[in-house]
Amino acid sequence: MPDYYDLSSDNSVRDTDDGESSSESDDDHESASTEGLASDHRCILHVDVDCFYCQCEIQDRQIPKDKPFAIGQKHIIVTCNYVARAMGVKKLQSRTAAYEACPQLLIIEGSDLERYRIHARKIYQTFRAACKRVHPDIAVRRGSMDEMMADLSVAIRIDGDDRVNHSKGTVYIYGENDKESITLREDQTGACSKIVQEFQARSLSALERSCSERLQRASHIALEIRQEILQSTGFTTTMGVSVNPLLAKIASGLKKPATVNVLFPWRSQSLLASMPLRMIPGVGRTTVKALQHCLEKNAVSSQPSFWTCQDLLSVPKQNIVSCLEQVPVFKHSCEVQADIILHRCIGIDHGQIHDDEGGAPKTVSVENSFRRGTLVRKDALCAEMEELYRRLSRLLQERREWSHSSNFAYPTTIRLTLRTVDEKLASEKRRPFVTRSKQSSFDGLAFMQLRDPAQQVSFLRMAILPLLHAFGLKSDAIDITRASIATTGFQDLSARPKDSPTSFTQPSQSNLSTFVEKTEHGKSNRAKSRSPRVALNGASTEMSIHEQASMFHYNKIDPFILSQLPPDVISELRHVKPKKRPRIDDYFKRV
Ligand code: DCP
Ligand code: MG
Ligand code: MG
Repeated sequence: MPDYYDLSSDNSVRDTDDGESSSESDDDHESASTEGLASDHRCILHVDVDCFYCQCEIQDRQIPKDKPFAIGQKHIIVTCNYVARAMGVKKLQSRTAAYEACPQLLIIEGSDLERYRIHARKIYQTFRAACKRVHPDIAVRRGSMDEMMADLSVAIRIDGDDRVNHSKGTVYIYGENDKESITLREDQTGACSKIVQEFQARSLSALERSCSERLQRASHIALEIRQEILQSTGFTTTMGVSVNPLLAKIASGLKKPATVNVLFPWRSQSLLASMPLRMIPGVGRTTVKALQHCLEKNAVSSQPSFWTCQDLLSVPKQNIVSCLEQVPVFKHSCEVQADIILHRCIGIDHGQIHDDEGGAPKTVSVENSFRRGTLVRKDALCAEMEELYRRLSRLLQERREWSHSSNFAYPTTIRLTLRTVDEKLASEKRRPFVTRSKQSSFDGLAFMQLRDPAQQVSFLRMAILPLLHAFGLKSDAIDITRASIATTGFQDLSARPKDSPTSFTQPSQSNLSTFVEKTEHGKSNRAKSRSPRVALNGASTEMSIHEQASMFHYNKIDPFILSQLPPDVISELRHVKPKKRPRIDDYFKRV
C-alpha cells in the first residue's frame, strides 16, 4: 500500500498534548477520545481513482463498460473492473484464480505503464486546478499513481457558505444508518475484515457538532471536484473526507466506486480496531514480520489469518519498540515509530499535507525483474539494460511535461540498483537476495537537450556503464533478479549561464569518483570507485555536448563491457568516424 506522506520526514508524532509518551504505562495505550479526534479542525480530502488501469483501457481501447475485464502483469492481475469484482474477481489475484472466478474474464496486458501515467498526470492536474479554484491556498499533493490529497480546511466557511444547497450528488456518511456493514480489504495480502456495526443514537457534543458541520461542507466541495474530474477527464473517482490523512484514506475505501464518503472521527474506532494492520500506512511486510513475535505472544485468537490494529494495541509498547529495533530503517527511531504506528491504530494522525507544487515526480525510475537463475551473465545483463535505457529516456521526456518552463527541471543524479542472489545466504533464507545501489552525478541538462532518442539512449548507457563496472560483477557467475535505474535530484538548471547549454560541464572529480553503495536496508557506505579517473583531455570546446559527454564516458568504460558492445556502438562512443572505404582512385594514387 502506498504511503501518502514520507514517513521518514513525518512530523506527525508530536508529543501528545498530555505528554503521554513519558507517562504512559507500558501496557495501557492511549485510547483516542472521540472528543480528542474531533478537536482536529482539519478537513482532509483523499481521492482514489476507481479501477484506474481499467478506466484507462476503457478510454483508450473502447472496451464495453459491462464486460468483465482485468489488467494482467506477469502471472497476476493487478486490477479488474467492478463488473468483474461483482463476479468474485479480486485485485492482485493469480490469473488462474481470476479465471476460476470468472471464466469469461478478458485479461488485457498492462505492463507498459506509459499511457496510464499520462492519464494519471491529467487527472492530477485537473484535481489540482479544481482545488486551487476553490481556494488558492489549499495544499494539494499527489500520492501513488491514482491517489491524491488536499487539505480543504482553508476553504471551509461555516457562516454564509451556501455550497451545501447547490452541490449535486449524494454523500455517504458512515454511521448514519443504525446498522452498517463494511468490508475492508488489504490488497497485497488479501486480508479482509467484514465489519458489522450497530450505532446507538446519541446527541453530539458541541465539538463534534462543529466537526460534523465542517466535514459535511468539505464533502460538498469534494462532490464538485469529483464532478469536475469526471467532466474534464472522463474518470470516476472515490473520495474520502475526514479530519486527518489516515482517516480520509480509510474513508475513501469505505464505499466504492464513484462516491464521496465522510468518516466522522468518533465513528472510526470500531472500524480501526478490526482493520488489517497492514492497512496502516508505514506498516509493511517487514514491519509486520518484525512485530510477529510480540503479536503472537499477546494474540487473543490462536492462529489469526491476519493481524488487526486491535491485536497490536494489546501489545505493550516496550515490546513493540524492541521488535522495531530489528527493522534497520527504524533502528534509531523505534520509539518514535512505535508511537506513530500506535497512534495510527487509534486514528490519530498529525501528518500534514504539504503542497507538492505541481506534483512532478521526485524520482523517475525504471526496473525489470528476472526469475532466479535466468540472468547469469554480464553480457546478458548489458543487453537487458538497453530496454531500461529506452524506457527511462521516454519517461524523462514525459516528466518534462510536468514542469512549466519557469521551473524546468533536470535530473542531477543517476542510480543503478541491482538485486542479486547471494548463495551464502541461500541456506538460511528463503529469499537470499542482496540489493545494492551505485550512483553518480548526471548532467540532466545535456541529456534533456538531446532530441534524438538513439542519442538519449547512448547518453544513458554511458552514464550507467561506469556504475555497472563499479559493482565488480563477474562476467559469467552472476545471478541478477532485479535491475533498476533511477534519476533524481531534479533541479532548475535552465538558469545556467547563457553559454552553458552548448558546453558539457565536466562533473567534479569527487562526484565522479564517489559512488554511494546502499545495502538492502538503506545503509550508505561511501566507497571509492574502482573505475579509472580520466579527464576530458584536449576535448575541444567546439565539440557538441553529446560528443564531449561520450568522449568523457568512453574512457571510463570497463574494457570487458566495451568488448561486449557492437562495433557501431563502440564507434559511436568513441566518435571515431568509420574509416572511409578505399576507392579505386586511392589505389592509383598510391601507385
Ligand atoms: N497497481 C499495481 N500493482 C499493485 C497495486 C496497484 O499495478 N500492487 C495498479 C493497478 C491499479 C492502480 O495501480 O489500477 C491503482 O491501484 P488501486 O489500489 O487504487 O486499485 P484500482 O484503482 O485499480 O481499484 P480501486 O477502485 O479499488 O481503487
Ligand atoms: Mg484506485
Ligand atoms: Mg489507489
